[in-house]
Amino acid sequence: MTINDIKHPKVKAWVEEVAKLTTPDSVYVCDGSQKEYDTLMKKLVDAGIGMPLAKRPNSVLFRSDPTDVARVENRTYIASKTKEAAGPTNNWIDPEELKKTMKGLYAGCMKGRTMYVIPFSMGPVGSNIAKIGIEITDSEYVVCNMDIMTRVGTKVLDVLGTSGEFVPCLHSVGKPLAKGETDGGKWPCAPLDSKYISHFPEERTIWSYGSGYGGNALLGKKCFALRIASVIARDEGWLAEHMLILKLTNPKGEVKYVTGAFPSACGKTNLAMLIPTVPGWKVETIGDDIAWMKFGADGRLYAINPEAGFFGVAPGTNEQSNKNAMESIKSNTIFTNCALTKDGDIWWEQIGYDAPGELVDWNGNKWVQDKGNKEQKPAAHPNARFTAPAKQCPAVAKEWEDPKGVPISAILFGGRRPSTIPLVHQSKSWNHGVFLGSIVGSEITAAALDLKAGTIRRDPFAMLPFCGYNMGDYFAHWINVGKKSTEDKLPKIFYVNWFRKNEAGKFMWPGYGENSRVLAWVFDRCNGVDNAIETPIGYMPKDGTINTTGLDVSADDMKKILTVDVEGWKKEIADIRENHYPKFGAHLPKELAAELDGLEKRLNA
Ligand code: SAT
Ligand code: MN
Repeated sequence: MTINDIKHPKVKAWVEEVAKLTTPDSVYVCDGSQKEYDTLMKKLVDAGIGMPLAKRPNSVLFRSDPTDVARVENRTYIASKTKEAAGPTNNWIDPEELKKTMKGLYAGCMKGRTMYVIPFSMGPVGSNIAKIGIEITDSEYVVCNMDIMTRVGTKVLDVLGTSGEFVPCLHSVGKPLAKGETDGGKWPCAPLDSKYISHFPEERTIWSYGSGYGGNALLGKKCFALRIASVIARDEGWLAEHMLILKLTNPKGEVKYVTGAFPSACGKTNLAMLIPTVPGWKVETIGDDIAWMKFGADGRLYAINPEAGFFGVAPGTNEQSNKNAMESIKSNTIFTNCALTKDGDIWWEQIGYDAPGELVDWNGNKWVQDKGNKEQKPAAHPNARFTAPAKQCPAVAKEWEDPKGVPISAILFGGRRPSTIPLVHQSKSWNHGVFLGSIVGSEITAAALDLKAGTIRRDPFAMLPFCGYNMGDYFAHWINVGKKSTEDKLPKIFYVNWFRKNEAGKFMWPGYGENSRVLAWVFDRCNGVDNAIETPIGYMPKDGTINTTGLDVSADDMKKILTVDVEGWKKEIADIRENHYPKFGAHLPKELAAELDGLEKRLNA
């Protein structure tokens, strides 16, 4: 399609304005067809950037530039009108200044390239929870990934009509080509210090420049569905969250839906696709990364997964850790920064089998596995990814695209906490649950960045890099959401911790499929089963209510991870008081300060 196929005057004017600024060789409007995907993928393969995989039908491997391998948090900006609106946890630049800088970068930046216009829907097309975005990009790789991760094309333009609302998402890899120049088989991007991933929350606009990787470039995901959507959700009274959504069925065939927020590298995708070890229970997948939740007329929160695919971390994914993910990526999948085998397959660390002979690593170099060498550089980049259609997941729930969403019974929070936090506890109330969300964090194991080993890196609601406004106001928004319904209709809130360690540093809980034992307890809890005792920190499992049949955990360890560690919690409270809550100043809701005081009182009683 061409610019003239756009019937929405505002979209058309914006596309024309961007084309004038970035001066692409041509402009192409995406229709979202398979033919279009195949044509663009062929273009990438012909250019030597994508490598088709003989072992996986319709799948292609990409190697990015070594400087363009992940989201760049220090180049990600919330450019609200004031710094205070962005809050203490976001990078802020004055929007006028940032626009000036970025317009300079965008000038002529698409020379020698095609400018693609991608109309996309976050959420099922036409759902009243869904939202529309238009991404402009000069990267075929981005178009193909967006095709998998979102719903793209003519059907979206139809819903948009001539006056529908949309979020403009502008992206360029920042690598114009001179006349006759090509990428020469190299991943195009700009140097680190000219990358900008910018959000203008008041205008609900995204400008991204210089990176082609993941959340920096696929603007429907973190930029729109979390940072901008969190602002829209605040204004409209709903929740845009960094949460998986799963469907849980008990042996009687009763169903409950659960969401879960966990910081990166805590196994969200694995939990969303879990295969229970407890007989008779079933987990099905609705989403693995993002949940949008709105109240239904019945006062319950309904969630949709705004995405249509999985952008999952490859290393560590194997038949044991996540069989359903392995099944999902057998075909029609884009792999990025994985290693390549001689016979045209991918390989990565902890894929479940040794490297089959000589590989090409993610840098494009020969790589032979040397198991004796602990220092050997990995063959796949630690943030190597697969992009796969959600519909290919064998565990995907039949209602995963239901435009109404699914009613949520429980919300889980969790992080990597080797001490203090028990296997599971339930909040006493909605506000206490908001308190639990606000203190989510993972313990730093090796000294990293500016934090000492053993300190807690707080990642409230797992939203630290993804909240589009002042995090203190975000806490207040959660408190307000609780006032829109009643405790019996609101989801129950739980804090889980799969990562407790003993004195020898060994994990006490096996995790993965065994986490179904905790899910079963949560389910029963939501069903009114008398399976809990009240403790100072909240409700915890009554003795024997977590099914341990066939579980390889000693009774002693089980007791330890299900007991309130009073001294540990006192240290936790001190850490929150000294290092966490003061950051939010006057924006910290008084309800949360009260929850902290209340917890302390109960522990001292
Ligand atoms: O690159 S993404 O932002 O899509 C994934 C992640 O880093 O969490
Ligand atoms: Mn995520």
